Amino acid sequence: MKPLLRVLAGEPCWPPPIWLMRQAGRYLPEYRSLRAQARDFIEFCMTPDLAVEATLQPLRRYDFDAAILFSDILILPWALGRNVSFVDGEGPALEALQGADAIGGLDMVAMPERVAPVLEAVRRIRAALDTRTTLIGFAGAPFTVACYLIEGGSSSDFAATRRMAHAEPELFARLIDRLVAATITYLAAQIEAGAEAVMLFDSWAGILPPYLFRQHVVGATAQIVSSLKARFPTVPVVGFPRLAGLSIGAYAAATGVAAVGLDTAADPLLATSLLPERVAAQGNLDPTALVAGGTALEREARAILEALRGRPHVFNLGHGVMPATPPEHVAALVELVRAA
Ligand code: 1CP
Repeated sequence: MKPLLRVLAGEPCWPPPIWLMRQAGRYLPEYRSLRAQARDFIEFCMTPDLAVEATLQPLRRYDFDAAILFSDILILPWALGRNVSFVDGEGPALEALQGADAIGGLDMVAMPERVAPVLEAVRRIRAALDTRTTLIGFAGAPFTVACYLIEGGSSSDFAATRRMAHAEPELFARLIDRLVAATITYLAAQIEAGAEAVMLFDSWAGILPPYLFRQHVVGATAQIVSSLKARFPTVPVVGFPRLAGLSIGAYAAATGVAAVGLDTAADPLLATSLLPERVAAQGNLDPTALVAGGTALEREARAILEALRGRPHVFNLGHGVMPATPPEHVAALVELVRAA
């Protein structure tokens, strides 16, 4: 079995497999020149030639255990008919969702056809990979996608989303339900096209109080995992409930994910003491240690390796690679982990 899939099946592996969130992207000069070939970021993601190439670029430089489909969590809302654009240097801009009508306006019927180019990219990436490298598909988790839909873009606190979850609980729950259904369809299609594992990015999971976290993060994730497991029993789901703190234990136990992504703030030993033994931990080097490089990078990477040795662990960052990261620091990190 491929090393990453072995660990996601609950088996410890030494040294641990490694890949990095946002391993493709602006820190690579070849990505920047590829990106210049598309008019905008949506077109970039929806052109299979470009998405395949962006996915494979980091694998030509580094000995990673996984390729992650090059796309974005906001492609699903785009495919559901929302207006989504990416303003260079400013992040995403969406037509903000308002009220019950807008929820009805999520176009579930058109979605499968609109994501066809993504699935074509998945098929081609899978065909291009060697026998050791695992292809990871992904989607945003419903709560995090709802954050961007309601806010109309990024936010420092997603206050409108949190207000709606408290003040209009039925409407909010209906929105989450629709996103659960869309996410299941989307991830199932990625698996059928060749994804061997899928990841749910719940970047803003930790901004909810516990009872709403249980409903909109744990509940939504559990529905996605059980539906995918029923259809694809051997395909692992990785969850990344960022900023969830002490709630990761309940998250791991109640959702049935194969692995939990630890964010940068999680103490690896404390965090994994909350996880069931066979649930893998993924993470969690500080992305800024990778920018810094040198002894800081070595010290932090070794501390994580030691803390998680003997349990199922996938080495990764606590959040995505930053654009300021020197590519040679990534090479040094991969060497350090391989030589552990
Ligand atoms: O080229 C560019 O300038 C666009 C920058 C960019 C890139 C490279 C965006 C816009 N998205 C991506 C790719 C991307 N996004 C991947 C590719 C696969 C890989 O990991 O190599 C993935 C998995 C994502 C996931 C994603 N997008 C998340 C979840 C992870 C996280 O970072 O928390 C989120 C929140 C987004 C939204 C998004 N898309 C892009 C930006 C700048 C953002 C963040 C907006 C914000 O700060 O709120």
